[in-house]
Amino acid sequence: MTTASRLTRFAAALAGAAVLTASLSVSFSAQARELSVSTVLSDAFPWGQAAEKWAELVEERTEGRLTLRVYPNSQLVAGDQTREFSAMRSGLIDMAVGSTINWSPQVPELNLFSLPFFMPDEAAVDAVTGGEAGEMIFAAIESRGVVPLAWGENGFRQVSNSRGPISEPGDLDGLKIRVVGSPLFQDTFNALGADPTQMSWTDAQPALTTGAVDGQENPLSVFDVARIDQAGQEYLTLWNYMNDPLIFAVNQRIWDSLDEVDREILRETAIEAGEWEIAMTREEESERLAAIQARGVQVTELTEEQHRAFVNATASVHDKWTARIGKELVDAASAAIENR
Ligand code: X2X
Repeated sequence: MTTASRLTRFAAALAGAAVLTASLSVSFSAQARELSVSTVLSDAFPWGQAAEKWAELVEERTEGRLTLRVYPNSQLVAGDQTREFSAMRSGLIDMAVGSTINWSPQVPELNLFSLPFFMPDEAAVDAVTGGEAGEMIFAAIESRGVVPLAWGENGFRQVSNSRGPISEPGDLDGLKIRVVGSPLFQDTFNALGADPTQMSWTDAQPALTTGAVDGQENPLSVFDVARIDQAGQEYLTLWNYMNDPLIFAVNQRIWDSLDEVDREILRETAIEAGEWEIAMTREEESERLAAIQARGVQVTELTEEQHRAFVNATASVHDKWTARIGKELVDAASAAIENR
């Protein structure tokens, strides 16, 4: 072989290697990075739709660099929604659109939203989440290894049962009520004379159907989509006793591994998806109520005096839990609500 032909072959090999390297790097950068997103409710509900919307916007804006794969029905935590935050913190789950209630066992500050009769209306919720109190809550989440990005909303929670109308605390006397996984709910329903029992959403539906429990509390969208009335819940009281916001969040190490551009995209799309979902949830409330009534559910609205009786009966819960949530945060939220 002449020197010239040897050189030619060498050059060809080099060129081949360069092509190979280029094609490898092309296929590597074109490879979407898939991130898991946990939710409790599926996309039959506004909550699941919020996560799907987020995924859609991220796919579009990162031009396929990031793919969010939504896992509904608490499947990544084997049905136990109170483990979602820990799973996200440890990296078992990359991201979540989760309820403040379900994360409150790990982030006590989130019990703020579950204080009974604390949040009078939607403007109050917005004043809290959009102001100083909201920043304090996000800082509390961040200090526990999870990066919060945006707010959504499951909605104002209403109480239902299979026994009879509830218009005063005495009507809850002895009723077995399924509650979600924070001890605060135990205190609230005990204060009202009910018999609360804590269980996951996965377990709640069969418990309602079989009559193992008499009642439950959830927003109208959940009551409507899950057809809770078909599980014998014929009496529904609109008492707006708490609002249940959702939070879009990411595991800290995943966040740290992303570049500035993708972080910004994740944040802005979470905010957009959250605003879209909050508006939709609120707009649909009256249609949902009409649909529930049309299916034969007896709906009770409280007079001001009846409302006051519930507030008074649960005042001790407010005092006890203010200490756990932090007085500074409760005060900041109270001020935001007053000045809304
Ligand atoms: O379990 C519930 O009641 C639900 C679906 O509303 C939450 O995850 C807080």
